[in-house]
Amino acid sequence: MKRALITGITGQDGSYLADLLETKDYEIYGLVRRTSTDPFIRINHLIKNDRVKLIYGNMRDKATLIRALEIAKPDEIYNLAGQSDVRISFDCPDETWAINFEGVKMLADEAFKQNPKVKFYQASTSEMYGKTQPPQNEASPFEPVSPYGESKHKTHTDIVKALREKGHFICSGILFNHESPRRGENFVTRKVTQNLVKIKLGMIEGFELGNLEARRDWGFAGDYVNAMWRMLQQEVADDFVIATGVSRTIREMVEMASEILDLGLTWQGEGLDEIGITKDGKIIIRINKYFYRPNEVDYLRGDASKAKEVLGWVPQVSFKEMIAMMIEADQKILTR
Ligand code: NAP
Ligand code: F7E
Repeated sequence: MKRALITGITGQDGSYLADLLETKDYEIYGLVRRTSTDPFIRINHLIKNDRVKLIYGNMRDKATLIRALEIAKPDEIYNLAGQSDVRISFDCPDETWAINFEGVKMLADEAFKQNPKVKFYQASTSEMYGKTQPPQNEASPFEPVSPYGESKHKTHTDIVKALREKGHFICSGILFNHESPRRGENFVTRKVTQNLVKIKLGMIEGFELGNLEARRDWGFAGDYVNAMWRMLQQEVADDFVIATGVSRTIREMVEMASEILDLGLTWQGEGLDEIGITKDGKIIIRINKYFYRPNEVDYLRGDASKAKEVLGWVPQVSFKEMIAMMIEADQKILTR
């Protein structure tokens, strides 16, 4: 039985990955914080069935990482812990750096010290591309524009690349945006599905958004964790872009969700004065400057040909199916 240590197991990706490894009969260890932002709801089903062993620790606390590695004795490490909110990284750059760079360095150095043969997955991101024009692939230059993107980029170059040069098995999964019913409520897709469902149920009148014109390449988190696992089953460590190859604006995403809910959404006005109106004439969306980024990544569209060729990975769930899935889950939660 293989042993896996997942940091960030309480997050969206960590919980889906734990579900996947459960079906593959792994012994699963998860690093958790005492002050988790999600009190184990996403992995409750695994805890109840005793399918995951939790180890308390923190990416900012070296002693806890050493202890977690000693307990788990992993064959595979999936480092998914992160300060993952781009907007918050502008407000809290030091914390972002401490978790996303310094924490990874402590974990990776200690992991290879304890077991030079361990396989290590690092959660890299399309935010590293920043202003680089699409399609972005493994050969594209990185031009990050946020503290989040910078922290992940530095980790990619100074930790992943450097340790691999020393002969260790460590991969960067350069994942483009991926969403699901388990997505944090602060990210735009979940914010939209949750608020539109609330509007449909008459719980709120409207909500606010920021930049509607940025383009993202959105996939389904359940598909993306499968790619992480495939990366660690290779003989040779490498980096892979994981994306759908299709890019949409935030506006198009909102329109798709509104259509599924039959809200009859139309837009009026421009810029900060733009509003979204339902077929009944109710204003449900307003624009607020607060939700704009100090610096935006305008256009992401990934080219995952290498993952398809080497890993045999292709996304299974379409964008529309994913948004419908998120809406259905939010309807269940909000009518419970
Ligand atoms: P998420 O839902 O925000 O989960 C983040 C996880 O990191 C949570 O389990 C959180 O634990 C944990 N964490 C945060 N700070 C920690 C600390 N100091 N010590 C230990 N654990 C800590 O993020 P996600 O969407 O699953 O993403 C997983 C990883 O992939 C992240 O590193 C993210 O940056 C990266 N990524 C995500 C995407 C995407 O589109 N989702 C794309 C590319 C890369 P708590 O429950 O204690 O808060
Ligand atoms: O924003 C725009 C916003 O916060 C997407 C993380 O998982 O993916 C994620 O980062 C876009 C941006 O995700 C609102 O300006 C408009 O252009 O959902 P998001 P993100 O910043 O792309 C990458 C790949 C990661 O690695 C990250 O960890 O939506 N936007 N209005 C808004 N965004 C938010 N959050 N809220 C709004 O009201």
